[in-house]
Amino acid sequence: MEATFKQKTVYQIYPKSFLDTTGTGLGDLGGIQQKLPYLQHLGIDIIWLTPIYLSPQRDNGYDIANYYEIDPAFGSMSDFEALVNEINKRGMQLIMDMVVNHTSTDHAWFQDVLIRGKSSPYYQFYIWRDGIDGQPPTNWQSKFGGSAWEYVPALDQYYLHLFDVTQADLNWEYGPMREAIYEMMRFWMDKGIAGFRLDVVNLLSKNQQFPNDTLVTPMDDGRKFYTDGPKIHEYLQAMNAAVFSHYPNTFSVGEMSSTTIEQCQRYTNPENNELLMTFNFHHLKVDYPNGAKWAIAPFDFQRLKQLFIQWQLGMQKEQGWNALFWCNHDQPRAISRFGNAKEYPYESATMLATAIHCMQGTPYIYQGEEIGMTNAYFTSIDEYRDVESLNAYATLLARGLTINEALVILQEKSRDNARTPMQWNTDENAGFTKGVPWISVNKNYKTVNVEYLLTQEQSIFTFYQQLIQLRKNNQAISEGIYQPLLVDDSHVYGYKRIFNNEKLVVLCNFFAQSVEIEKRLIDIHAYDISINNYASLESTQTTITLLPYQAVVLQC
Ligand code: TEU
Repeated sequence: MEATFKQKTVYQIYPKSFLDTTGTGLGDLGGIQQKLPYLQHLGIDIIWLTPIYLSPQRDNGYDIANYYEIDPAFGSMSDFEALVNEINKRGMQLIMDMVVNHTSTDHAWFQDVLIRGKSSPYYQFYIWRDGIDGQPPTNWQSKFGGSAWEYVPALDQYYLHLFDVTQADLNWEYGPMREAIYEMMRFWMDKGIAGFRLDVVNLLSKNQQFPNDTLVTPMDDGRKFYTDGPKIHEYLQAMNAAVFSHYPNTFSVGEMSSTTIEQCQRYTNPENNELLMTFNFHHLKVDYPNGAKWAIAPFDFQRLKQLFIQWQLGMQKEQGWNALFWCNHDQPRAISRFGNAKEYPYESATMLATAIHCMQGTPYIYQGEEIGMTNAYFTSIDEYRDVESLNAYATLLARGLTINEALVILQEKSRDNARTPMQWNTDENAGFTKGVPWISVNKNYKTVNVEYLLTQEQSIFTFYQQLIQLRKNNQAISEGIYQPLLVDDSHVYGYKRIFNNEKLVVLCNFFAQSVEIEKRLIDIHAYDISINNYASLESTQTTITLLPYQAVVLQC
């Protein structure tokens, strides 16, 4: 029987930082092709590539200048076709990152408007508004800092950009624009890919009144007027009908910025014909003091647990489906954030993996997570590349922080923590490139690298292999219902997964102290250990003890 999507695990590749085979210092498609056996050895089913289309790379490819071309920095269209072929031949699948909320201002559509003004056929492809008394049309803030509107003297109007000033938002109200996007998506599906990761796809529909926001908290920046906006479900249903429904088992995962459980139930309930699953980020804001990203605070474990429980139960209730993840190219490394990379690298990395992989939903591994890659801890602003980090640094200094204070915040929060090159071996530049890497390699690559881990009988890598296989062989994980356990425990995140007679109990200790759990609280008697990140599990007649960062999956 063919595996259902629920048994599959996704691996995210950030091509620019994966493997360079040409000496340019940038990763390329050839590098991905070379490492397919490695990914197969890990056991993954689906590969997600962040954008590789033609782009000026102001936001590392999320600023697309031509949807139909591969950026020459990564390779050619025939390299891409060869890669898809090879992935499919090996029984894996490819999903591409699709950015349809905005294009680069270098895109021919936008350039045509700059030349022909309102008479351009592409004028309505973007969101143009008049200013008010010499000010932008609204006070909405760009997610990368500053106003979300940019004035263009030639048109005497402003265009909307929720992200960088070179990322102009597309006007989803305009039918011909939507059709052009659907046609382009079919072009990629016809190349044999399995589907898409859809960038900030819940931001497509803007409130056409364009009201001002209050700017009282960081959340009052305009987002309530375009997040899960008025016509978003209509647009996704139309996209599904025009693209996904034309191909068998199309994979679609929506990246949902600041969304709600209710909205994600609607996005993913199969009856609605919108998306297969959604990413949300609430659990990755539990270390944002009062919602502020660029400030440091320890993570709030109770809040994290609450969010996991609410989202698991909420999505389950309405036949929704979660994408499960700790890491991606926008997030600092989970081990540095929620684990303990210094004293318990193996234990905390594997505990975090267990917590995510055994929940209801589809697990995603971000490149390097499977070997315990950590934050980079750059000590100079010159080492940073990310536009958001550079803007934040300038804002922090303008607010009166010292250089050192600002750098300490970037060390914990910058997206570049996820973007340092993949650490393959102990060669120069961790084996990533023979040239000059576009961003510095993490200094710990001599001890944290693939080659070394593959020589170990037991490692973070082998633990991920086990988790991936467990999902394939165990319907309680792929299909089972989720029930929370130990809801009030201050150290342990626990849950049950049940499918017919199969019952699993998952227990994860998120701290460096041992904790004792009373067996009666988790309704457990006899059990077999399916997964354990320690050699044994201490227990008595009535208790189980979890050692620092211990994680176990018990079959009951
Ligand atoms: O990110 C959208 C998004 O909202 C973020 O996770 C964003 O990076 C964060 O809020 C900044 O603090 C997606 C992409 O994943 C990201 O890399 C792009 O920069 C962004 O969209 C724009 O396309």
